[in-house]
Amino acid sequence: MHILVTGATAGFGLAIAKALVADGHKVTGTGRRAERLAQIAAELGPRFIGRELDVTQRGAVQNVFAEIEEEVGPIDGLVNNAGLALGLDSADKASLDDWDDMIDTNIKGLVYCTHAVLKGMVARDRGWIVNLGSTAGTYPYPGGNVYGATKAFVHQFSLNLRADLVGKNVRVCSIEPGLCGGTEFSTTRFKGDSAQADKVYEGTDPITADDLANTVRWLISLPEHVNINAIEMMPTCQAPGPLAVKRRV
Ligand code: NDP
Ligand code: 8X3
Repeated sequence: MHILVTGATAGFGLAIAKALVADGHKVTGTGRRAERLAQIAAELGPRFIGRELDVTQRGAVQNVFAEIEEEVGPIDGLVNNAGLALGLDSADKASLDDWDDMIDTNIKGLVYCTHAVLKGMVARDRGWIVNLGSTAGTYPYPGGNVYGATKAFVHQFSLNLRADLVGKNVRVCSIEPGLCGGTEFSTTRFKGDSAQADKVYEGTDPITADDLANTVRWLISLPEHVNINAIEMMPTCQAPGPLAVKRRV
């Protein structure tokens, strides 16, 4: 298969790209950091093609997807993984620029990439899309404001895609992980403050990028008539908690 993975320069995207290349697929990996893509291509060999791409740039997404399909062939699978959280401030203190960046990347970028592959998949009556949602899209937490809302979009968009695709062999799944370690996610959220990022995982055994890669492997190994709509996954050290109650003192 030819699989396009967005955000393949780090974290889940990189682990997914490595796993799929190891399984014999052709993988186009995208990201903004061209030098990282070149290193990964050198490591993974000719089955990995790196393409610099900022998913927030609508025209660039259309051009890169068209070019890569011309060069490598139709995209059979898309992993919409590029995404980020920025800040953990309460909504009244949060940065509007951070909110814009999260909406542009996690919602608009994902929509642009999806739009770029859908017509071809429907015409071929074959294909699959895996979207990276989050437990933050279902369970609110203080400071999760816009990040969680973007992931709620990913969940609902995934289901609505299937509503349009009913009867077609084009599958869509939203993978919604909770606490995951070993990626750049929290360092990005805390704007490079690695001490603050490390604290998130102190004393825990979080989900790893390899766990995510194996989940994608399992999903795409299923027979074509099986669509898994959503997968919510947490490490055993995490579970949904009670609703907050603020009591008078
Ligand atoms: P990382 O920060 O490790 O990786 C994020 C990837 O997204 C990088 O490759 C980055 O590449 C890419 N990216 C970010 N912005 C853009 C952009 N504008 N255009 C193109 N690529 C972009 O994060 P994770 O691997 O942890 O997270 C991956 C996905 O999983 C995200 O959608 C995240 O929200 C979601 N998720 C993460 C969880 C976690 O706890 N880690 C849990 C649940 C969901 P580059 O900088 O080179 O552009
Ligand atoms: C990442 C998981 O709980 O940090 O989506 O929002 S969380």
